Amino acid sequence: MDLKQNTRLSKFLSLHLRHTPEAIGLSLQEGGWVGVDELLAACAAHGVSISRSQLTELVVGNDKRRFAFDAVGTRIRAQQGHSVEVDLQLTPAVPPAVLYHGTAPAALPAIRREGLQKMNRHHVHLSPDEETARRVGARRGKPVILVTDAQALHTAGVVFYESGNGVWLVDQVPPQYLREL
Ligand code: HQG
Repeated sequence: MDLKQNTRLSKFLSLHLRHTPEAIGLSLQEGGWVGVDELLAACAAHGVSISRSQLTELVVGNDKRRFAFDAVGTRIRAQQGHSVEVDLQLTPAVPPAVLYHGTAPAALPAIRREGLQKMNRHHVHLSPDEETARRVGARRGKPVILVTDAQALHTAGVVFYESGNGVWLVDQVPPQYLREL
């Protein structure tokens, strides 16, 4: 698969595993899972044919490990980033002392006022390192990096989850726990 095709298929899967499964006749099971055979059939029925080996390439080869198979490889899900109602059955975890968030300068006034909010997703996404946050923020132009005092937030009783691909998820980050780099 070339890069262009990989990106196209990855976007198609993201769209339907996170946002609009019903648009291709799927419904997510508990945990956000979908049967692999069912997914491939639904994709094919909607004009996007993906072979089983291409799917494996998309899951295993993805730099951000956006998708995951279950332990036996018969089901697949997006690791995070959903807008549809789904319980990913994540386990609360103790975060590292600080976590990073990359955003656009235009969002800063609102973030300074009300902190980081989950917007259209289920959680605020935080990165374990500055470089990843910079890449996330760069999707919207020149990024601004915010450092979250995760330890203090955790001590204050806020629940953190670590998704299967190293992204930290939290309900919100009030402004007093944020510092601009
Ligand atoms: C901003 C991609 C105004 C927030 C990435 C961000 C990541 C506020 C945007 C993953 C705000 C939401 C998540 C507030 C937060 N006022 N703006 N109070 N609070 N924002 O895409 O973190 O390719 O939902 O800073 O790589 O950018 O999808 O979140 O700019 O890992 O796998 O509102 O999505 O991964 O944007 O990105 P998003 P995000 P995938």
